Amino acid sequence: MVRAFETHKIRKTQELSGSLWDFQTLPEEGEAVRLKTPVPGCWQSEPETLTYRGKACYERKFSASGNIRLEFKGVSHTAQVYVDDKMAVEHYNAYTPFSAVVKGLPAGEHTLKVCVDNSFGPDSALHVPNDYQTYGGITRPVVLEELADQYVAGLHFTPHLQEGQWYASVEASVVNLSEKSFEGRLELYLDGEGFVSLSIHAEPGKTASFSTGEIAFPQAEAWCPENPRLYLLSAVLCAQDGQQMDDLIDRVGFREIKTEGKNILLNGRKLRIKGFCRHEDHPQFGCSLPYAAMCRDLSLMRDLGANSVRTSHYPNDELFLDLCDETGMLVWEENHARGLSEEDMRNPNFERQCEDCIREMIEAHYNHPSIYIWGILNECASHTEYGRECYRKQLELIRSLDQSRPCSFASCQFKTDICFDLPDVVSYNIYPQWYHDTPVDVYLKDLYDWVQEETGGSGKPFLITEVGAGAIYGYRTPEKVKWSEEYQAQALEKQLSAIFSQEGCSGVYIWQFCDCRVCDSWFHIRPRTMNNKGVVDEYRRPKLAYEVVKRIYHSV
Ligand code: ADA
Repeated sequence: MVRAFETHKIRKTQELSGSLWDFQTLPEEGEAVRLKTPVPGCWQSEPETLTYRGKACYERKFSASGNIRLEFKGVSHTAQVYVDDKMAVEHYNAYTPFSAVVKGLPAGEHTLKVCVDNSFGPDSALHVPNDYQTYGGITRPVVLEELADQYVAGLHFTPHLQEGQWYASVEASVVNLSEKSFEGRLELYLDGEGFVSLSIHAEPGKTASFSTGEIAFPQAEAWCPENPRLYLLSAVLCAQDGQQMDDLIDRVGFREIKTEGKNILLNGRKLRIKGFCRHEDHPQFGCSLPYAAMCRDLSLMRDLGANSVRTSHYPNDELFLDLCDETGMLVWEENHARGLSEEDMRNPNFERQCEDCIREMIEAHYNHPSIYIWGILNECASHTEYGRECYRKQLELIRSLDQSRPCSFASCQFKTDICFDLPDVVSYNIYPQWYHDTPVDVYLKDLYDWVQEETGGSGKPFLITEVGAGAIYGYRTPEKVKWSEEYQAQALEKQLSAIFSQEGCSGVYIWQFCDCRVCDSWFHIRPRTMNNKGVVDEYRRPKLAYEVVKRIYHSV
């Protein structure tokens, strides 16, 4: 299902997902498996390909003519897309959208073939065996659009608050597919009310960018967690004779994020983050959670008193981000990386793959008001000079793409991190009472004071981006030993109490919302080959810690 409001009034669109496609594995040896399988979906959800890792091919027919645009919201890990056996686009990384434009298609039926590969290999710096499972498939929706010779390619809405008055600017881009230059107008509407008309000129075969500049919206209602007011932003491209050629619709919200000293401010109000880290993972659906399952995760987080979710450790499905916009759940969204060493970061493809992921993430998710911060490189080598250069370049890239949000990274480098002068917010993953038994308040104060006294992070907002403990669902014992539900409940009680008592700390993300599958090679430190630190298990069944977190989150 594509986004409910993504209903262009002018541009012809058809959803290619929400149906069964022809599928076959392309094993290096042995018999191929042939199936009809749902898109979006993971092939590990099919009994015949539960553990298949390698290449596979999806195929289906479609009818269209003229200029078409195929948008894939996510294909894991890599995709090669063919239209009538001609390569249209290829893409690396499961977690960001990508598209292909094919010009001048003759009317009639055509063949779409998508070759997918979920194997690990030396060319992949980010999809590596890790403490989360990676799946294979066309895991997010697919949309087919028919385009005029000129179309609206992007719309970015940047609100800001000035003396209690809302303003916003809109950056738009128009692509001219024809050999002739294009003159026309771009009409912008907010909830159906026209607010600006831009004169458009686009050279043949080029993309032209335009900005409205600051425009006052005196009647605008703010977006905030308590009242997540959304508006439909529409752009209609018209030819000089007024003929409507194309349109692009997105949803936006009037909200402003700033850091001020040690505080993160939302519309001028200090934020206190009560969050969860969440993997897109489910025992029946892999990473392709159906819409109702996404809604249920958010309902449980809201019941627990959470006000934020961290998309650990990759950009999330935009349907989930839409739900966060609609329900007022703040989002820390981060690029795809987890726990990569300096050696891993020296992979010749690492920086390009990270930077591509950042560009695609921000380009596609810029307008989501729920996203209040961009993160990068979870627990990578921010204690090394080489790593520092990567962090510096990626944070600079984020700032070049979006000056309206702070940026950060989650560090596990205790007192050896050398990068805290770079981000807007200092963030740490800590596990006292799990990986070591230091009293939480002692460990946290020691770390916080070191950051203030010894690093470039002094005086910045400070977040705990991971804290938690493991528990096997159903393992109960009065001894309260580790892996018991009782132990996890008492550990989280100590951890959260200490964190909310730590001066200068802006909040916390519990690791993690639900138990998730991990790669097979992690079995030795992950019972059930699962990461068992969920407050609910993989079937979203609450553990004893659920009521502890709920009591504390609702009390702060
Ligand atoms: C790290 C990492 C998480 C998870 C966690 C754990 O902080 O960022 O992905 O692996 O540790 O469970 O130990």
